[in-house]
Amino acid sequence: MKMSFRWYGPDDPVKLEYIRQIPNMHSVVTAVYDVPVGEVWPYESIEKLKKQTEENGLHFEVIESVPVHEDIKLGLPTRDRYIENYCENIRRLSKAGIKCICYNFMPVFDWTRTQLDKMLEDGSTALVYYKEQLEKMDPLSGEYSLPGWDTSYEKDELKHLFELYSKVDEEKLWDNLKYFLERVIPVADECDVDMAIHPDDPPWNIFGLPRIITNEKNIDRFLKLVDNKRNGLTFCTGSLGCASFNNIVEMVDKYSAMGRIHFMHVRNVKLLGDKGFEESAHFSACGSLDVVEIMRVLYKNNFNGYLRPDHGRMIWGETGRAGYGLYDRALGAAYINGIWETLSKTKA
Ligand code: DNO
Repeated sequence: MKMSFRWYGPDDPVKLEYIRQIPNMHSVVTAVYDVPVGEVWPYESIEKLKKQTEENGLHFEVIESVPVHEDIKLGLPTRDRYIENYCENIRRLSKAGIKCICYNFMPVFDWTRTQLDKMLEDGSTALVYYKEQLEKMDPLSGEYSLPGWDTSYEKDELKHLFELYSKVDEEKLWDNLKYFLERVIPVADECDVDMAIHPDDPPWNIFGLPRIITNEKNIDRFLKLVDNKRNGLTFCTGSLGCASFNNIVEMVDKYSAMGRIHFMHVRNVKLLGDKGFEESAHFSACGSLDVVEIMRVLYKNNFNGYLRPDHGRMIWGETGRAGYGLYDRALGAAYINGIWETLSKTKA
């Protein structure tokens, strides 16, 4: 297991100098943020990130994310140009030493929550998803901007995208994903880069848009679209785990034994029933997932990929990017390190 930590680049209030102080930290997970989705990343920007990371004693091996242009997800004729750019990004990143690229195939919106600062009983604040709040949200109203969402869309552009997606059902989205993978995975293979799709968060359709990387049956189907080890997963325990139909420990066991998990996002989530959930501290008893069991199956299957503690709550008065403060994620890393060390020293 290679412990890693997400860093949003030089503007991130969480500095690389702080990240390196977390015990057992191996790599930084980052991206070039100032290039529009679909375009090629300049070498200089990639090199700069690499240099900053390495100057702080950390490895530069994981990118999250190289985003997929909507034209690819929609299957528009212009997709070929964007797929070519995507392949060029893989080549450039591989040249800079990148070994794993995380991406997702969610139409329009990335991860979605209904509130970013819900106060929990202990006074910390967390990201939550309440069904009744979601039902009142209209993304086309222009009133909402959530951290995972591309804020560059104008209201009219969003409307147009929704119209285009009205012709894309789940089967069409599968076809478009296959088309993308058939072109991208051979390049990743040549470049020795693992492609790691992030599951849909939450793993069900929202705002009438289709979502397909949602459950075990669909992940099985995904892995077979291009049956090559480079075509793998970012297994996000919190995204898949906010649906009670997913048995997270069984899924982690199955896919890590197959060598198809390249990147783990570990966090805990408290299920509220009726498609609602609250993000909780990493400690198992704080949420609905058994983090020790998740780590145990990874350990049993000799997991040697990257892992990062995912979203944290805001604690100890920290302010900053929702889900991505320093303190609670660092506590998560320490907790996961503790479980891993214990497993490695426990005689079978
Ligand atoms: C949320 C993240 C996601 C993830 C993308 C990957 O915190 O896990 O935004 O980076 O879905 O493309």
